[in-house]
Amino acid sequence: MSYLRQIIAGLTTACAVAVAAAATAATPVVDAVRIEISSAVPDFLQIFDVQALELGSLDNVASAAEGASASAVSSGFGTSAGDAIDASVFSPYYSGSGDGLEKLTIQLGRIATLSSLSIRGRTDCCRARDFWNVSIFGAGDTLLFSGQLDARQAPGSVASVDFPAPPGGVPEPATWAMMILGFGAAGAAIRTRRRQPAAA
Ligand SMILES: [Ca+2]
Repeated sequence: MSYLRQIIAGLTTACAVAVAAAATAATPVVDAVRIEISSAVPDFLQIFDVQALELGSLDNVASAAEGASASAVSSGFGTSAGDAIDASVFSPYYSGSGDGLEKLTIQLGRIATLSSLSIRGRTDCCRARDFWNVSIFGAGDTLLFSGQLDARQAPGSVASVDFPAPPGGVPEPATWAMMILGFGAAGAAIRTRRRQPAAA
């Protein structure tokens, strides 16, 4: 086999493994612009903090510090929607009503492909309320994700969902490891070939 063919074989193996590693049950959330959260109980909507991590940078694009903004149908207990995106677990957002019609809307700080979404509920009381409907939208109100997060029994009242990287997107650490192994195999094949005596 020629050097070039050995290299191509190594890369092909690496790429095939990389694609297999990225293919999981969940759907990639690409170019998200907005998150909507409501109570799944239904009851008062109470959220201590929302985190939406961007794939690659792992910036929390649902935080005010990253330019996000939040609005809600109503607020109670002297809190505001902004308390859900201030990255503080000491300042919760509470809805003003427990009718289940409350909705918290978060405009992300920038259009982002997401790695994960986490919601932290209450740990001090009322954990039966820590169950949420979540929808994530892209441009033009395209629905990218719809599901429920349940933190009622979760440590720290935190519930999360992880999103896989899109095909051809930013490789995840496990994918990088597989690719490096593939490159290493190609390199080893070349070195082995070079150690062999040259043909007369
Ligand atoms: Ca907060």
